[in-house]
Amino acid sequence: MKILDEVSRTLNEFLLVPGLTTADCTPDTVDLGAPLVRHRVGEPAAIRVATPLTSAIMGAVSSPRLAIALAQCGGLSFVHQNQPVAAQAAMVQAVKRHKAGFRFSDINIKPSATLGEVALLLESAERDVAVVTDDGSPHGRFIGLISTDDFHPHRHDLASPVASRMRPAQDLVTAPPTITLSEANTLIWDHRLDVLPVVDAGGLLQSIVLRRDYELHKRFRNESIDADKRFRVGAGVNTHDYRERIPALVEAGADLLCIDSSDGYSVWQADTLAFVRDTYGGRVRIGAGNVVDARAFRYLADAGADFVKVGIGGGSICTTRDQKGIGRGQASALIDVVAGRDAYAAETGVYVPLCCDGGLLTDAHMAVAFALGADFVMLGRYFARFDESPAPLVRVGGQFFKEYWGEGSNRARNVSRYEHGGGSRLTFEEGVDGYVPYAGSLYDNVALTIAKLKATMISCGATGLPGFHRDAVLVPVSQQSFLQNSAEIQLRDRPGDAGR
Ligand code: RVP
Repeated sequence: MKILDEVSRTLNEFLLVPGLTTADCTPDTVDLGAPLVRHRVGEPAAIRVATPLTSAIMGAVSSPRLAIALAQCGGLSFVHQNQPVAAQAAMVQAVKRHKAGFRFSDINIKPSATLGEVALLLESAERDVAVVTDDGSPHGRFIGLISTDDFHPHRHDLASPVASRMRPAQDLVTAPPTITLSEANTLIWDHRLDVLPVVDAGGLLQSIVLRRDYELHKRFRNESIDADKRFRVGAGVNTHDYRERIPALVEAGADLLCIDSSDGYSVWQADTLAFVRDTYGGRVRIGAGNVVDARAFRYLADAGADFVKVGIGGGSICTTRDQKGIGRGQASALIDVVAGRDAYAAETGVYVPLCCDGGLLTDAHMAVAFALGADFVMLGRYFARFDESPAPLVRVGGQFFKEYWGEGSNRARNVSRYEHGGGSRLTFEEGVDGYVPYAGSLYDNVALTIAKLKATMISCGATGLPGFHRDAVLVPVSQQSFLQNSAEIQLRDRPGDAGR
């Protein structure tokens, strides 16, 4: 038995001490770009992201729709592996079918719906136009378009069907899936279109190109795209069926794989990494984890992991620490593993990026994780709250929530994430099934997070993550500060006392 001479610390226990902000530290000059895969020190990594945020390998989080939105914002999603191989490969393909500028059609309606219903839909989504498909789905048969210019509540009967006022498909300009983005934009300008539906030979809607996106192109100038301008997407795999799952995901076009396990310090992870190395050489990239100390990092780095994921038991829906007594405070885990990564880089000349996974509840936690040395972060709860997550939106007591459940909960029963070796069965839950407050659009929230992270780095005098890792100064927060902080929050919450 050995007891570590430290207290297990969380990200919440640190504050950043500002550094000198110089004239070259501005939101435009701060670069949040990060490597996702191993590379020689001083050389660029083969896969990088402009926004160092990834979405968790969870059924409640990473769907094709969320993956596309996050790739547009410069991050990367990992499609979950708690589903049959073919279903996961289909999700990967659904992302890879989309090229930058070609949007998933998210505001759709059936022709039989009423004008009142479409008015409500457009109003709540703050949009001007809806796509009409036979079944109201994003990939149904394309029937037409209806916009706020096509009807008026005072002139038209809101009980009449959408079909009575829509502009039908035969009168509209559409494009085949083979069209390039610049050809699509030419059509948009030549025909003065607001929306160009992309429709396949069978009449099914594939995607839409919006004039608005052309104008917003600056906002998406950091998209995560491959050499063919298709959105990048990652996929989770496990140490059980990897011989079938990995080839199917590679075939489907997955850009990056990650072994999805609550405890990654195992020979089964080394076996899975060896399979990828032996089968694909360096052509397929795969991360491993999760780990909480430098020993486990070294083991996976030596076994060929392209990145290593850090964190056990810190997830907002995770009960592993209560159930099994394993884990480590996320800050303590990061500090130890970061030291291991840097020692590995100094010794071998190879940099293996680290992903901080779980328990990042606020943007400030992300800032602390980056300051401590994380290259990128993985978020579950954060993304589950947005429109784009696949979880249902529910209304409880006048407020909106999204459902969010752990992969170790009975609802997900992700046996391969929690089972070691073979034989045993998931006999106890390691996660909970609950709700998170609905927070609106991913685009708006990620933009805000990026702005805050940049503001933190500016305060600390850093213009990039490597410099932030090197120069950040952090201080642990005392118990007394926590008490004072919660007392202040209570005061703020009592209207009469505010500002005193
Ligand atoms: P959070 O962002 O705090 O919601 O945490 C998400 C992370 O929690 C995931 O990336 C994963 O590592 C972990 N997780 C997922 N399911 C469970 C569970 O059921 N225990 N934990």
